[in-house]
Amino acid sequence: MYRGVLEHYGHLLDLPAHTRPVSLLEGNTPLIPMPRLGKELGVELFVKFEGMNPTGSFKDRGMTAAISEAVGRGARTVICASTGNTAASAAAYAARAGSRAIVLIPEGKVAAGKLAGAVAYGAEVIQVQGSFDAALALVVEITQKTPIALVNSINPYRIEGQKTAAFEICDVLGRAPDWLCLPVGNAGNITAYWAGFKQYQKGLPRILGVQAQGAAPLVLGHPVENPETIATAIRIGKPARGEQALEAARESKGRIIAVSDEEILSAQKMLAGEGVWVEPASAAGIAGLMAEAGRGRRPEPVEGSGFEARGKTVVVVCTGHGLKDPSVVIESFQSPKVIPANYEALATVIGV
Ligand code: AN7
Repeated sequence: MYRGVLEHYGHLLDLPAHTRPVSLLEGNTPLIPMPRLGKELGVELFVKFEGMNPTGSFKDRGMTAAISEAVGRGARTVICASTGNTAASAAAYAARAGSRAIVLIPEGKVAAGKLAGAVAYGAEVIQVQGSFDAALALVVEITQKTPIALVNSINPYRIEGQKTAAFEICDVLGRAPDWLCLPVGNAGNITAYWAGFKQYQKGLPRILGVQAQGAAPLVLGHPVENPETIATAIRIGKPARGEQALEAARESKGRIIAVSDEEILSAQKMLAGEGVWVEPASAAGIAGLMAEAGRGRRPEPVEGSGFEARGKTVVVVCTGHGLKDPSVVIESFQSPKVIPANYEALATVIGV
């Protein structure tokens, strides 16, 4: 029986002896082949669908590790700042452990499914009048002054847990892919994947990190004061692990690029058109790949010098489930038609 990432890969994770596993059987997510989209882009394409984790995002891999360590050393309260997914995950794992969870979110900028999750799992949800970055600064300060445990990805155990996604990809493919594309917000995940691939020794992918244009500090080379994007999960202007993200891109001979909100929505639609519905931020990876290929809404490939992933095995990490943010779809895709309840009306509207 599968027992979660700590049981499955714990021997490969650098966790203290006092760690006491708190698990919801996270991980073991599907690596879904995407033959249609892959053919269109000229690559062998897979989606690592992290939306299939217990709270609907990749955060659960790191949260099981961070909460297990915190509980093991006797911490009774955990806190995080979050654009939503970390909050829902921290809330769930704290609930599982019987601990108190406090989550700080930017006021009015968190998708409905995430906010509802955090509330449902019983966290104390506090809206901050400011960005994620301001909320993160607050939780860092309070955890320096009190025994409350910080469970943002500044916490090294979060990274340890999140490495397991790289291990799983290698286990399924038998080796690392040639390219790994993923969204970059606070830059914990790109850091964890790169550490995981380096440790696992099944080859190294080139990494394409993708930010939203309105929240692209790593592309611009400086923090963004007022980040803005429809992909609220990655609405982050000052990534805590920005240096490590740049290092992962450089060492892997990859890069970090930015895509527009339009490109993100169009990529979200393309994925859903092949049966995989992800939240907007999660579509940034595929939007980045499409931009590199000179497809979608861009007339020219990003580098202008040919598409380096052509013919290669590419894994796109889809970090969170579409159900997290349903309103964005209803607003930007289509509103369902309304008909009277009779056969004629149905036949007319579907054109038969
Ligand atoms: C769906 O929940 O930062 O680069 O507070 O929810 O590791 O930050 C979420 C980030 C990508 C970016 N995709 O990952 C939070 C938070 C989704 C996300 C990211 C997030 P990092």
